[in-house]
Amino acid sequence: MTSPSSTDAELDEEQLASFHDHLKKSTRVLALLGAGLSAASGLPTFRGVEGLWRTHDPFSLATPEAFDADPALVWQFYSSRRQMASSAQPNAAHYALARLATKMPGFQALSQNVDGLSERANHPQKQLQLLHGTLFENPILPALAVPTLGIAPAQHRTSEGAAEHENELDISDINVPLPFITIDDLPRCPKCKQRLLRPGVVWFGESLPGPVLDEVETFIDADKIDLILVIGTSARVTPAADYIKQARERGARVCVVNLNTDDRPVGRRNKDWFFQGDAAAIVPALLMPITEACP
Ligand code: BV8
Repeated sequence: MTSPSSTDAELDEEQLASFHDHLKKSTRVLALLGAGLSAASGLPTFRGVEGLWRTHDPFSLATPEAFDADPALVWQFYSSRRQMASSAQPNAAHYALARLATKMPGFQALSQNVDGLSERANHPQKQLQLLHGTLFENPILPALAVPTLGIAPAQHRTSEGAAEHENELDISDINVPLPFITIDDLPRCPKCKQRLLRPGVVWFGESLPGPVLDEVETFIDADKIDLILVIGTSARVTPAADYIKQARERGARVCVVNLNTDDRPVGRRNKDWFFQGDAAAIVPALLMPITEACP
């Protein structure tokens, strides 16, 4: 098991060489991205040991039903994740994928992440499909910016992080009582002033954004696919996980990067690559032949 912040990934040389050969011959490449991509940036995954938000299972909060039942709690959940995401920094894997996109017009990244880190790594927008929306579409919730205990949470103690979050509460910390907010504190539609605004993410039971579905479908139907990178995802949420199979049907070979051997997507083939370890360490090494190639 490699530690998430290890810089030099111990990769199987033979596997790496055969992967690099294939990458150098590839022109149409997909990547399916999950929470494990942002783990090295300090953000919790959905299923990881720290997956719980306070005592809540994120899957139970990420539903229209939860929002109808307790919009304040759901808003606090998303504001807390937004707070964490905005003080995290993209890691080397985010930058390597962004660089691959600038070098390979036929590369499309399909992200399940709503943390905004690929965008902040300047991943070209046209080559980044946000399958499940983003935390950064919704307004900052003023009611949550209440005075703190004066101590910025650990991961915010970087100079700019601390300054930016000096007055914010780490409401993901169970020891900090959730600030009491009423429905009147919640953001309303700027036009009708009546209806509640909701976080700009896709909840379970909701369809993915139409324009995104169209973009991905157009790319997949356009031609053969050489490779799909499956990075830091348990690939258990559909339709996102279905894109692996669709890519295979288009001739793609599959390369999985995951910290955990059990999380290999279903239906693996012996021509697949599996690199175990931290995405932030492995992805840059995998993409080196393209990202470091002189123009
Ligand atoms: C829909 C946004 C239809 C919100 C998210 C029963 C069976 C099968 C499917 C279903 C079912 N019942 C319902 C469904 C469909 C459902 C679904 O898939 N449910 C699952 C739970 C079974 N899907 C839906 O509801 C979708 N909508 O189907 O609509 C429809 C169609 C038309 C009209 C109306 C309706 C909507 C799904 C989107 C939900 N929103 N996110 C938010 O973020 O709060 S999903 C959310 O969970 C994430 O976006 C992501 O998709 C998923 C979490 O998965 P991962 O990102 O992979 O994270 P996870 O923690 O699981 O794994 C992390 C991995 O990283 C692990 O493998 C770990 O080993 C690895 N790792 C950890 N550290 C590292 C690492 N790897 C490398 N380096 C490291 N350092």
